[in-house]
Amino acid sequence: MRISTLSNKTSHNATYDVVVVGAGFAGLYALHSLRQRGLSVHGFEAGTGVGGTWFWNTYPGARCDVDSADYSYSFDDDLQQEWVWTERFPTQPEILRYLEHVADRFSLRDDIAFDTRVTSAQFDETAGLWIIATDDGNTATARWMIMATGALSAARIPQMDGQEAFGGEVHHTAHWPAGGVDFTDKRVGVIGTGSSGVQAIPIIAEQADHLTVFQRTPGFVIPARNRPLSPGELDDIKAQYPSRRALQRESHGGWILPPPAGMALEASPEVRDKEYESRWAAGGIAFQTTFGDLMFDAAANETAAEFVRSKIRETVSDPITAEALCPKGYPLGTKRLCIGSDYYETFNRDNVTLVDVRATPIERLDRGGIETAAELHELDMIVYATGFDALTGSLDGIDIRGRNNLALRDAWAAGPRTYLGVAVAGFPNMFIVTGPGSPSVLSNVVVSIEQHVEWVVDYIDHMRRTGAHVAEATSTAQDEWASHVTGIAAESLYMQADSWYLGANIPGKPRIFLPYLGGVGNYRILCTQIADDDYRGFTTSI
Ligand code: NA7
Repeated sequence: MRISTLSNKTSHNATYDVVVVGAGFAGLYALHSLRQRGLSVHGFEAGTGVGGTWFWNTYPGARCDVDSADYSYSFDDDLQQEWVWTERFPTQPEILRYLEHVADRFSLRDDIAFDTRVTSAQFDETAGLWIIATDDGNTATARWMIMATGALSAARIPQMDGQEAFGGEVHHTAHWPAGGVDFTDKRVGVIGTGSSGVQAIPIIAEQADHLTVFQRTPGFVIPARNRPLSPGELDDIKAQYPSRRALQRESHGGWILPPPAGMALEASPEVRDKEYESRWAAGGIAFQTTFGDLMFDAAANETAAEFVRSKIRETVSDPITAEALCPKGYPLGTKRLCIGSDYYETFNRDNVTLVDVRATPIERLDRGGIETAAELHELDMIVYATGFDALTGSLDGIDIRGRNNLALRDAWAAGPRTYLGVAVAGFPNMFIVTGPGSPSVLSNVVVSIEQHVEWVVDYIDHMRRTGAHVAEATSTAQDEWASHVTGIAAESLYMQADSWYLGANIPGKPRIFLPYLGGVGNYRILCTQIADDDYRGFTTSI
């Protein structure tokens, strides 16, 4: 079955087989794959260019914490062989250049409306079509709708008294001005010490007259040990891509980490320290898997946490600042591990001050700066590194209405429920890429994106071949999946932290563990089995 195609490259008041919302890693691959299958497809992107996360997050120091050779598409061998990554961890500009290259190479821009935000999507039950409205007043119609809207794309500025009174510059790391920001001679305040803050703080400190860091919860910051990739090293990786990509797909997190060195609680203190030292020296996220019991046993986790605290105390000269930087009260890794360069060293600079806002809370902003319970910090600029309404925020931002005019926001009022993180009961023919209930943010997201897109595109193709017009997850399948996702999380230490994985950073957001902890390898096998079992858990109609 093929519905009529009125595709017009310049106007999008038209009917397509598929509409794809978002033009980041997920949207670009979805667009390409669907076109390859002969479907008419149109993309909408709020930004003025491709890139998604890597289009918006242009703050100083923005960088991926997954190795560049792994944080890249695997679907086209020529692409992965030709592209040259220059550093172990790619910078935001390098990733953006890569995605622009992909868009050019596969002529993807032709089918994307940029600078166009989808405002609503309504499922027409009679016609079995989605009617998608955009902020330029146009409407598109599509049989299928793919939400490639990103897990970390709804940036968030917390409400604080007197915010509007502040007289200086204000920026959020995820909405950084295109021309950059000049910190010279400025007194800058950064609020937030998650991954974005940890990356930006050392660079802002080098340029600003003075930097004041407002920290609520100290993170565990592991050194990145970033370095240039030599051409020889990259060539070796490229030669091994077939096996390397296969390992990534079968792995737990979608990345290749050294195996755990046994169990922390079975090792002697000397062996533990040796292993932690070795992972600390190697840098990166592999620190979290030094031992196999770190994420399941609180006492094991505490040995790793204490090792990091000892490094902080060793690095930061002022003992009071060092103690304030030491993360306590939640297990290592249960809030996303931060990977940094010279982060703790930055607090030894004369022009950097740490303010612990748990000890002295921010009371209000005024024209001249930020007032805590203890004092007024005079500032010329405030940088919010305060994160995102993760996994659900970008979907909540669109008025999505399924059967019986039910709004997705209302269906999810008590927390998101999905089948496989991909489909939602009552919202037929809508597929989410890396949605809540999928491995998404707990994985190398490019690996997850490729798996989701390939699975969804296969399903759409299957529907066309079998003459089905409408497919929908059943409530039973969705309920079973939601209990499975929650059940696995309950066995882990992740429930012990107030993290954005649990929605805890958004006042009023239901406390539900959002990503799937079962691992990308297991998840892939399950998705394949479900497809082989005639898409078990979905109902279809002609
Ligand atoms: P995160 O990791 O959500 O970090 C946000 C930071 O902002 C975190 O330290 C928060 O403290 C802090 N925050 C948020 N609201 C406030 C208020 N009201 N007062 C003080 N501090 C506040 O976002 P990032 O952008 O750094 O990273 C997001 C992900 O992107 C990252 O994990 C990687 O996967 C890539 P809190 O911890 O909530 O106490």
